[in-house]
Amino acid sequence: MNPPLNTSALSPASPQFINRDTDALPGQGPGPVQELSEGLMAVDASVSPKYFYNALGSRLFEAITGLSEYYPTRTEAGIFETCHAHLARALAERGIQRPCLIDLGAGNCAKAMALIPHLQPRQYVPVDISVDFLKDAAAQVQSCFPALDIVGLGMDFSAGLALPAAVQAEDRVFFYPGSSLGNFQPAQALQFLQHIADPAQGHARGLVLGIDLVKDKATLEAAYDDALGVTAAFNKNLLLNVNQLIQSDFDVRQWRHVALFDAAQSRIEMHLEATQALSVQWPGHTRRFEAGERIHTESSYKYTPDGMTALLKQAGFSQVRHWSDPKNWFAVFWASV
Ligand code: AVJ
Repeated sequence: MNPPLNTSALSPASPQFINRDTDALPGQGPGPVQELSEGLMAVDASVSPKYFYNALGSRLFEAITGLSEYYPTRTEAGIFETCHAHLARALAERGIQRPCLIDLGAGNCAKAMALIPHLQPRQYVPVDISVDFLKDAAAQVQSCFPALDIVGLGMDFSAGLALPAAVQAEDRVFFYPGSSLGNFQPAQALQFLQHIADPAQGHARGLVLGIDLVKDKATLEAAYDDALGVTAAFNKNLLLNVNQLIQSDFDVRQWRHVALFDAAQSRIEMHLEATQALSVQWPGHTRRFEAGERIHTESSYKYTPDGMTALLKQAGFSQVRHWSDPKNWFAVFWASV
């Protein structure tokens, strides 16, 4: 059994913070202006869901997690409460002591805060595209765990997992909760999981993954179109973030929030629909939208436990197990390389 975390002795003052957003990394892909322009000018217009998460978007998402209709966050938390000890034992069985816990899409770090006392990481690495929001959250974690070595990473990890040297190479355990993997198309999800397992990239020993499971259409659509309209605000705020990033002139009052479940594709789709014919302009571009025309803003794929187990094995994880809630609405996976 690990000695208790010495929270007083070596108390690093504050988290180290590395902002990778500014670094033009090889193979990182086009910058936001080019990426957004290409998506908006496409026949079927689309914007990546990563553009939800400016400071306001991160707060709106936090509000979504408290809604009665949005069950994933609380259901996952309930599963962790029952499986924390099993998870710690599973890591010990693989000889992983005091891991380097790499938290993808950490947001407010609340989920990791619940996990840290059980896994007792030597190093905690919260990663998020919403840099300022992450800085505040990482400082919060530091105040709760003064002796914990924390390296915050501001980066878009969907484009690759090249981690800086400050991140410990041994005993890396990736933490990807909340069903954020669901934003990837299944083929991209497989590739991303392969990156995590790949010794030359993520160099993971294991992965703790939260996945939302397939269920009835009514429950799913309500979770993405709540009565209060918080998800609608979260979706429309993306247009304000786009205005900020590319100097476009979207008027959010001219757009309607749409959320629908496509059972054949096993995914929730979110769109913004033009309520009238309109034009949007930004430097070098004008895009006309007909009334009823949509911009796709997010897919959220839903899996079965068997389907995700197969995907993890295909990605290179040798051992996979999971825990679900009594209603089989959500599952937490432990996958080790
Ligand atoms: C953060 C991607 C897991 O898809 O459920 C919440 C984002 N979108 N409500 C999800 C989201 C609409 C959420 N993820």
